[in-house]
Amino acid sequence: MNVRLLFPEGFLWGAATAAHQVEGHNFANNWWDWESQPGRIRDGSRSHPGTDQWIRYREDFALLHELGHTAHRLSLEWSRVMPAPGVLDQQALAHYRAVLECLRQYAIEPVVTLHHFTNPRWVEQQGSWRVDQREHFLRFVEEVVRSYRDLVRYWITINEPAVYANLGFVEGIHPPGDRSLRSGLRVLRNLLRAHQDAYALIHALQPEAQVSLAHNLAVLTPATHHPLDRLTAWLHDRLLNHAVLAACAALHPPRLAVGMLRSPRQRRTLDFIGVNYYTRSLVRFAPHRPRSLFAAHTPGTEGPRSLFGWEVYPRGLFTLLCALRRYRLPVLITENGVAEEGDTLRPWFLLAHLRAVHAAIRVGVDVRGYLHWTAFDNFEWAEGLRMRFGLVHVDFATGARTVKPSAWLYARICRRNALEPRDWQEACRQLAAGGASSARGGGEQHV
Ligand code: GCO
Repeated sequence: MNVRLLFPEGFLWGAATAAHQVEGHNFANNWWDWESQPGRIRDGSRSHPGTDQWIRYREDFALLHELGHTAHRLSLEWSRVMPAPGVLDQQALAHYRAVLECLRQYAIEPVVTLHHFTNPRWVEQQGSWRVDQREHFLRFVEEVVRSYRDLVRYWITINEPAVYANLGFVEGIHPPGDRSLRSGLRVLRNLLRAHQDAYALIHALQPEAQVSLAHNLAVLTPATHHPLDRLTAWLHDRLLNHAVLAACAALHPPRLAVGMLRSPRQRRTLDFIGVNYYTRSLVRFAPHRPRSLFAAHTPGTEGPRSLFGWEVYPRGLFTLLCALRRYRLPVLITENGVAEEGDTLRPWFLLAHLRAVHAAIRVGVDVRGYLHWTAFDNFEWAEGLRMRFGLVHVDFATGARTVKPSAWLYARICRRNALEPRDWQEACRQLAAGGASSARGGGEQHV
């Protein structure tokens, strides 16, 4: 890359987090209970104290400001605000007010998620999202929107509804650990109804609000040229990448998105599209796996692998963003990141994905911002603390923060609102220093 790539004026630069992953001290939700069961978390770690941001948010936000961030995605923990049905915790509400004010003081735009994987314990005990939780969830939404509408403009109702339904109710590796496709579909339908009602409620309370979901997109490539693999990959792309968006954007839902996902009212319930993007999967027809919708997904093999085993595939972001043009909505990248032990892959990861975002903007995709996953190393759900996604290293024993080289590189990009050729050189140097295994195919990715 030997030219300067300038981003549109006002482009939002920052990082994304979720309450349970960074706060610590969250003892009243379904995840705390799940973590306490042996064998649920791969490395046996716990979310508390973890990153301990419930206590350290001021120093953390000061650091993000120093690192040039102009936006920050965070979630509000439902179980703190509503510890029991109909009960509001005023101290928790006051705490989150202080958190949001602190971001504003640093001129950092908050992007607030209302449901990011966790439920209050009492919601879980009532059957979780297998049952219609709208009454309770909307009560929570109403309270927080009334409380913070002077501070927050961007709201994300639900993080990755399809991923939540799949991991918790079909694959069973997140709470409540069900393994049933029927249960997963019911949960997805309930979440989408909750999103639709929350969208209407937020707009009634705050007409100028910008409301969306954070939707996970993955590149799904057929594993072979066999027609059945190709058909399965195509169907999975329709279902996993586009059914939810089509239903919420009130476009004609793909026929296979079935009536179940279609909004009964067919109203548009997205003001922009929140995109979480990580990787590419190879898709194979698997006749004996009805629960996985007759497919096996395995990581792509062309690019370098993250610690998670996911293929790093930056050009996929360009392809996926271009496919969103059909919705005619602005896009905000609400997550994109990589887990690794050190920080050799991340600088290149950042550059390559930002170049893909820039290329998409150039061909007319209206991307408004980029929120990297994530700011500080944190609790990566069933993988525990081992999976480090942060721009800033956290020593979980002492709480000490150490800025990684990728964070300084990103800071320069955020401040100048542009990528420069020397950023690229620096990222490639780090990648080479990381050794051949992580660099496999690395230099060859082109948008
Ligand atoms: C998810 C969440 C995040 C993850 C991130 C890395 O997709 O699971 O939105 O909470 O931590 O995606 O896996």
